[in-house]
Amino acid sequence: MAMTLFIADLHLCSEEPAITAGFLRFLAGTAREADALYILGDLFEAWIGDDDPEPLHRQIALAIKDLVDSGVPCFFIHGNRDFLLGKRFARLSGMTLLPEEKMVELYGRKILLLHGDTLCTDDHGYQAFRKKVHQPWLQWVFLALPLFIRKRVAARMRADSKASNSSKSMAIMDVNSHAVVDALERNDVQWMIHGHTHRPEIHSLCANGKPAFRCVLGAWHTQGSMIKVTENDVELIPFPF
Ligand code: LP5
Ligand code: MN
Repeated sequence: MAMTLFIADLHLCSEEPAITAGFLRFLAGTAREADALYILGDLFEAWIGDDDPEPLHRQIALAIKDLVDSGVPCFFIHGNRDFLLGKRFARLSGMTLLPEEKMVELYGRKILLLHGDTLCTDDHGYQAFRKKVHQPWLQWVFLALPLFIRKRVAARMRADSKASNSSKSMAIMDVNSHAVVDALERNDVQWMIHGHTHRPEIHSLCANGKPAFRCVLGAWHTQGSMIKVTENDVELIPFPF
C-alpha cells in the first residue's frame, strides 16, 4: 500500500552505535517500501560543517544514498542540532533540503512539516539563541574556523544547553498552543508533523474553525519512532532497533 514515512530526532553520533545500527536497518528495510522518507531534523547530535571528516557522517550519507538510488526520495528539514547541514552533505546523501516549514500534499491530505523548535515560543532563551545562530554572517564565520575550534564551540553550546534545560520547566520546553494554531492557519492546513520535543503523541485541536491534528515524532533513544501516512491513516509507530 502507498505510504510515506517521517522520522526525526535520531541524534546520531559515534558514541551511540545502537541508534546508528537501528537507523541503518530502517534504511535497508522498512524505508524501502515507502514512497518517500522525510527526516524532520536532528538527524545528528551536532553538526559543525559538511567538511567534518567524522566517518559516521559518510557512512550515513552513503546509506541514505542507497535508499534514494533504490527509488525512495529522501527529504530533510534542519533541526536545532544540525541546522548547519549543507549542500555538500545533501549531494553525497542524495537528500533534498527543505525550508524550515514545508507544506506537502500526500494522498489528498495536506500536511505542514517542520522540526518543531519554532513552535516553542515560550522558551525565550532558546528563541534568542536561535535568532543569533541563524544569522548567515555568523554561520559563515563559524564555518570558516578550524575544525578543532568549531568542535570546542559546539561542545560548549551542548553543555550550556544541558545546564539551562535542567532549570527550565517541561511546559516552557513544549510547543506554545497559539504558535501551533497560527502555523496551521497561516498555511490553511489541518495537519502538522514535527519532532523536537521528544513527546510522541497525536494531539487533536481546532484550527481554521475545524478539527486539526498535531503529530509529534519520538526521539530515537532505546527504540525508533516513525509516522506512517497512508491514504486512510496517519499512524505514530514505535519500533525496536
Ligand atoms: O538541544 P537540546 O535538546 O539540549 O536543547 C534545545 C535547545 N538548545 C539548543 C542548543 C544546541 O543543543 C546546541 C547545538 C550545537 C550545534 C552545533 C554548533 C553550531 C554553532 C553555530 C554557530 C553559528 O538548541 C534549548 C531548548 C531545548 O531544545 C528545548 O526546546 O531549551 O535551548 C537552549 O538551551 C538555549 C538557552 O536556553 C539559551 C542560551 C542563551 C544564549 C544567548 C545567545 C548566545 C549566542 C551565541 C552565538 C555564538
Ligand atoms: Mn530538536
